[in-house]
Amino acid sequence: MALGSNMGDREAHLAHARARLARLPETRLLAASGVEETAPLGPVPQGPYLNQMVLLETMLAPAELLAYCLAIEAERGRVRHVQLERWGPRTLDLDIVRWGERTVREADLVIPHPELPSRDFWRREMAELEEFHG
Ligand code: A4P
Ligand code: MG
Repeated sequence: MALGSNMGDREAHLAHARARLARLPETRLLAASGVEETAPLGPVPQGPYLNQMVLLETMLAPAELLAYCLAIEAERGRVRHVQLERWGPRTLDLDIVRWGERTVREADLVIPHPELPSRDFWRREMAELEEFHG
């Protein structure tokens, strides 16, 4: 799972996400990549992000994990605006990037995440995790 933040206390938002993910039911946080600062991608002018990838082991279903993600984002004051603000600044963004070899194609959940091929920092962070957990 990818963690991202570019508003407010970015380190604190990521730390909150890690702590909450580690305590989800039927879930373990196995590893976390380093936190890195990245230039904002996309059409909206906004500040730099802190990004980090974490490796989870879970018995939750993908839709259940997504629901927890939305709840954790809301705890950090994340407010979802209209479509215009897609890719806009956010206190905390949690994206399910990959789920083993599994694919999901629901209206509200696509795994692997469609941006995975175009985000070098995600692939770099994932490689960091795979060094320890093939
Ligand atoms: N959704 C579908 N698939 C997934 C998935 N695999 N993981 C749906 C999580 N959510 C998924 O998300 C909208 C809906 O996407 C969710 O409710 C869920 O049902 P959102 O977070 O409200 O929308 P968004 O983030 O504005 O759009 P999107 O397409 O998720 O954008 P991204 O990919 O999250 O991009 N620049 C840098 N440097 N670093 C970043 O992390 N992130 C973004 C946001 C833009 N620029 C960035 C970064
Ligand atoms: Mg997102």
